[in-house]
Amino acid sequence: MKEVAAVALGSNLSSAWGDRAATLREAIERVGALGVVRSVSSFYDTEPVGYLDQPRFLNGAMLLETELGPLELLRELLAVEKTMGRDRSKVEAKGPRVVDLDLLLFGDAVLETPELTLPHPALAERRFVLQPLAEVAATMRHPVLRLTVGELLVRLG
Ligand code: PH2
Ligand code: MG
Ligand code: MG
Repeated sequence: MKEVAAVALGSNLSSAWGDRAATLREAIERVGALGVVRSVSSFYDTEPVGYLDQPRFLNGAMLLETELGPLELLRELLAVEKTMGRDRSKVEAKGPRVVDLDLLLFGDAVLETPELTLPHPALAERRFVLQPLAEVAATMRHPVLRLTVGELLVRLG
């Protein structure tokens, strides 16, 4: 069955493909191979949140229509991160990364497993996620909070 997934895009390092924007464009192309790209937001240059001692991020969001299930999609997103040079074994758990692809929403799915939590647990608190997401999915509803992405963004103030 086809579902629409919302994916957050982040990069704060350049890569073999070029600067952060070129890196995100390459990631979008690779994620596109997992289904049909419905929309891509503009990119936002953002201050690092959480671990502050790292370069600024470029963040975006995209909507993908896919036949994959949520866990399959998650694993494919992690595989794209890895083939684009992200090395999770390094001390970069919260530090700089070539590319970060977070599965935010998967239709109306609500899921809590050790591997994947849906909706993404930090979705409602992160402006760097909600702002680009609101460009492509303002009316998509958070299935637990019952608020749209646009409403979540307004709520952040
Ligand atoms: N990602 C993080 C931690 N902090 N800050 C910004 N601005 N953008 C991010 O994508 C980001 C972050 C962990 O994934
Ligand atoms: Mg991630
Ligand atoms: Mg992340």
